[in-house]
Amino acid sequence: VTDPIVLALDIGGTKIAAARVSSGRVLDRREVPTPAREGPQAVVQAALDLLADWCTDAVALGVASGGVIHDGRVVLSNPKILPGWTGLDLGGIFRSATGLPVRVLNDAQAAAWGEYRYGAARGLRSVAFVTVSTGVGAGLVIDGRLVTGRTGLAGHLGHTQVDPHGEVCGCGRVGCVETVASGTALVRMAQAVFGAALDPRALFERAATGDVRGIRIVEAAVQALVQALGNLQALVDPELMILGGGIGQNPFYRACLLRALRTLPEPFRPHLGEPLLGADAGLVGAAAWATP
Ligand code: BMX
Ligand code: ZN
Repeated sequence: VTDPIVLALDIGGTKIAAARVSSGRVLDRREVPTPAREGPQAVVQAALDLLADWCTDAVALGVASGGVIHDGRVVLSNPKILPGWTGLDLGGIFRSATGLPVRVLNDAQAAAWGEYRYGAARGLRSVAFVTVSTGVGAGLVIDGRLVTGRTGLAGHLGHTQVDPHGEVCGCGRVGCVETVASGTALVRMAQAVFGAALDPRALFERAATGDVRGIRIVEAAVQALVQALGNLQALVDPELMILGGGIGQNPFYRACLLRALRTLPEPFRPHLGEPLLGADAGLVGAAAWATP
């Protein structure tokens, strides 16, 4: 018997990825930028276009999406990342559009599951996957079980507080990790300091060449994440924390973070790892989650 082919989608604030997956192996992969500002229908359509000719030999579809996901529905989404996403019945929409059985997970939860089943956390009991990209997300596997919580909120590290006097977050809270440590926050802080639009990579390049204002912005983001990781270590004490996301995997950012982590008292210092599945962790995890 050959292993079944399962389709996967990973819908984030910056890009939508799709794949054909079999037993943790990505057979084919496609990607487009997320048309987030064109609204939820455009995002769903872009995702379906990626799957177009793949549905014939697949047995199921796993969807990883930004937002708090419960029972296939988006309970809460940051309107600054995926506007109009809250309330969507993603499971129902993709089921009727593809005719396949569908399971939906939060994107970081899916990546945690992917790395646990087929990646860097294989064989471990407890792992946290932390993504720093458009937002800051996390997924937790504790004693071999993916923790999704009562409403799907479990693991939303980006919406824990680091600054009670900070910015209002898209989630409705104040001073969330995401308001200081996400790619969106880096762009906002760079705009305020330099008066120009700098993407995170350009900001890291400035900081790497010794630009003091650039360094301060990166340090603020890194410090917020370090405190969040220390809190997570205190709560869950996982064997490994895998740092993913476009920013999380940036070498300059990573070097700054590793240095700053040493300021945490030893018991709170996570063992940091890299995603073995790279940018495919969410896809592989969503597919594994949906595999019958
Ligand atoms: C936000 C939130 C999380 C998500 C995280 C990382 C939305 C749309 N997303 O905190 O659910 O896991 O961002 O998402 O509310 P990414 O798109 O930055 O990878
Ligand atoms: Zn928040």
